Amino acid sequence: MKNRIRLLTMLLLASISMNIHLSAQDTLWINTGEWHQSMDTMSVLRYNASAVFDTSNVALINPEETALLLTVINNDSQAHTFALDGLDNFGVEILPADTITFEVPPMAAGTYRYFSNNQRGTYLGLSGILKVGLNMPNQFHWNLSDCMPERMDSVDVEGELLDEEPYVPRYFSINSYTYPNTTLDTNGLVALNLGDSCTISIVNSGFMDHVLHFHGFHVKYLTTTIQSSRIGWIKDTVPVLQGEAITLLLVANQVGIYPVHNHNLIAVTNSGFYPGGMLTLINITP
Ligand SMILES: [Cu+2]
Repeated sequence: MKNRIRLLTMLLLASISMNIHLSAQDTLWINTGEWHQSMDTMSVLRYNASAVFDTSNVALINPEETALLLTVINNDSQAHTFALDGLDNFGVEILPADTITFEVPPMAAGTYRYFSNNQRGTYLGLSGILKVGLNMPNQFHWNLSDCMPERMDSVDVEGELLDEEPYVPRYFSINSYTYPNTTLDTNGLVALNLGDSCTISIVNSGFMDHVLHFHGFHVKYLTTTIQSSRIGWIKDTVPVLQGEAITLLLVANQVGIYPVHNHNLIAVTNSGFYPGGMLTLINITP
């Protein structure tokens, strides 16, 4: 009942604010599904753009300084929260089979992380990218994650993390793809014509920091939610802290195919086998 009142309050505030700000709306479905990697099949959760399960969390796009009415539909058997960078957790649980609409206030241009911050959501993969006001014709995104199937099973089957073993992740993914399948992902594989530019929105949804190394290009930090002293830096190596969201600018100033990979070589393996994991390509054509 309290949630209903809160929802009505949020909707009322939203309708008032719509007279002041531009407003957009979008819908997220929390879906359950399976994620297959090498010899492992993992039960996972994803934020998708429809009631049909997709292995990648969908990237939301919203204009700059525009309120967003975001409806979240929970198709999971457990309650979830909804959190977003720069905002406190709204404190509202979305019960199983329930639907709640949140008002996301106008935000500055950049890349942000949205996520469920309870244990089930965190371990089973409810974490996505929100892009705000990136007015570029070419945009790519990399949602980084690492996982240990035993921990996911523990959370899924036992209802909480009971596995006391040290954290030894077995898979390292970009948009839920591991190399070589990262090269099939049109959101992640950077494909440009010579002379074009693009933004790359990166979120670290995993349980450890990740460092990306670019071959062929130096990229410019446009925004970040954590290491703000780096904004404006132009580098070929980009550390992405756990939970951080970064916007990079890449200028395609030379032709060719170049790798981008995690500098920690453990993270470019699948189940211990190299090459795999967080490795994708930049393909610049004449
Ligand atoms: Cu390298």
